[in-house]
Amino acid sequence: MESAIAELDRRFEIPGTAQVVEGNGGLPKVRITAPEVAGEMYLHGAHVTSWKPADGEEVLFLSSQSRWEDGRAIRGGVPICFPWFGDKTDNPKAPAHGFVRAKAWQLESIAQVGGAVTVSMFTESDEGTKKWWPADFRLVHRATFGRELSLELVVTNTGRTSLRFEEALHAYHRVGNIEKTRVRGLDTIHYIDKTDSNLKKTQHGEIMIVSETDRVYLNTTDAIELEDPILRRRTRVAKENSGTTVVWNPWMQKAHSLSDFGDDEWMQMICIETSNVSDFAVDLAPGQQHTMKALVKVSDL
Ligand code: TA6
Repeated sequence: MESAIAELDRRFEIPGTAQVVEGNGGLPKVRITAPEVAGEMYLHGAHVTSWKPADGEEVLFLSSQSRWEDGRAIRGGVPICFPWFGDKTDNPKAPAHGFVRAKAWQLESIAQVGGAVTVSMFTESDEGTKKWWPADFRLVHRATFGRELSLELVVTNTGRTSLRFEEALHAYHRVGNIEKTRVRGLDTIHYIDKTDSNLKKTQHGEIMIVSETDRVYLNTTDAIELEDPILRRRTRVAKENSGTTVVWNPWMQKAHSLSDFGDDEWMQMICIETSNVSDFAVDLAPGQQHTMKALVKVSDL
């Protein structure tokens, strides 16, 4: 009896470029080994866990303590938050950041375009999702691995009533040392400080991380630049159809409280999250579609 993973590989493999293989915890993943790029994407949460342009180093952070099991989110890479961000306001029992990051998605296609590889996965409303959220929807995550990383989150309202959702591409970027890292592109932008009673504040200049940082930057469509003098690289995150950007680093104490995160790993990562959250939640009429996109480029410093 052919295993489910072997069957997926037979259907979708691009010889020498992309395979479906068994990953951590026995979970299926798409592994990309093209001349210009290497990468990995799990069907669990349609979760990109690795992107490595040919002449560079790994761009994404992945925790050594991550769990790899149904019902748990992978810690690191790019988790997808949908259809709510953070805690569900009207149901504290609901899973944080929604339910799609902890469930198996289906592989739709793998395609090679020039030196890049595009992987599409989807998930849809079902009995399990309706336990938490009544809407009918189809969600596609289309990731293009190349010299750049392009991530598109496509939401379709497949029901008869309008729906409202929040979304985030909760990307964990690997850095050499968080205390030396600078974030640019949010000067003068208002933000909600989740470490200070959700007070509304204004960013002045570049961001330096000197303590637990958990901020929702509002009404911003600008690209972000992450400057890392230790890894000598600049990462630029541009976006489309996204009105908010979340910046997160747990720092020491919060890192210690997370069971799936190494005690010292807070020094090696920062989350820059292309999103539509809070007042920027999206309303979608029946039959309508919304696509949010992040485009990541890395250059030498
Ligand atoms: O994006 C920042 C944030 O909302 C923080 O509040 C923090 O909780 C982080 O996400 C991680 O959330 P998780 O549910 O993955 O532990």
